[in-house]
Amino acid sequence: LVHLNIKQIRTELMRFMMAYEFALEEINTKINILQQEFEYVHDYNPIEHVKSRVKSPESILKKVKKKKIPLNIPAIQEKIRDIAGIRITCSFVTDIYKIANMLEKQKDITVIEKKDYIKNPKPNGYKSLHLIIQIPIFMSDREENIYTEIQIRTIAMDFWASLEHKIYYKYNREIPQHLRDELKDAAKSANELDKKMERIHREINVLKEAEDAAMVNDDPK
Ligand code: 0O2
Repeated sequence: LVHLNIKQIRTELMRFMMAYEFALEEINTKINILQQEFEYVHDYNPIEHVKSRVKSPESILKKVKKKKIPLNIPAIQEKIRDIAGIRITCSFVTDIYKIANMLEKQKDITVIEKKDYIKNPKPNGYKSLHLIIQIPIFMSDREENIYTEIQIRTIAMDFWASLEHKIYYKYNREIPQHLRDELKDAAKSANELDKKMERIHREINVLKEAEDAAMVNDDPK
């Protein structure tokens, strides 16, 4: 009997983790389609790269403990909404909202929560657009709505967040004020770089459009 229970538990745990992998596969496919179609129609790719991960069992348990969540699968599925996580790195800030909008409009995606840390950055300078969504996945004997966290940011925001995470985010002690100030200052520089690159991009587009229009006007036919 004990053996059977352990087997059942293992099966349930495997299915629990698999559901998140499937949700990520679904979303990755959606992003791939958007990316290819957008590039074909607009001759421009707004996505630099996409990274996805399923939270490790250790990390899940750490969060269960920290948030005092009951140790059972339904409670964990409901309370921890970033077990499946996907990070989309875009070229420019405007692309972030375009991509978010294209995903939000899809019929099988339900947006549960949207945190705009670009319009309202965290006190430390962190910027990113977070969407908590639900996506249905269809298995042999059930359909499940799976929570996924989608983080969308620019290359500069990603550069800052990745290094800040590495340096301090998981540091458990108080971070000295002068280092916090420096990190915030670095976030400001990343933001300025984003603005500058987007302005250059816009100006080049205007030049390109003018050139294209001139070519059409010069066409002898
Ligand atoms: P990991 O290792 O990336 O998964 P939550 O704890 O998620 O229920 P919270 O903190 O309100 O609630 O969620 P929020 O603000 O949406 O942040 C979730 C994720 O965003 C974090 O996941 C980080 O990935 C990222 N993030 C948020 N704030 C910061 C920050 O100040 N710096 C950096 N570098 N990343 C940040 P995890 O689970 O904390 O970590």
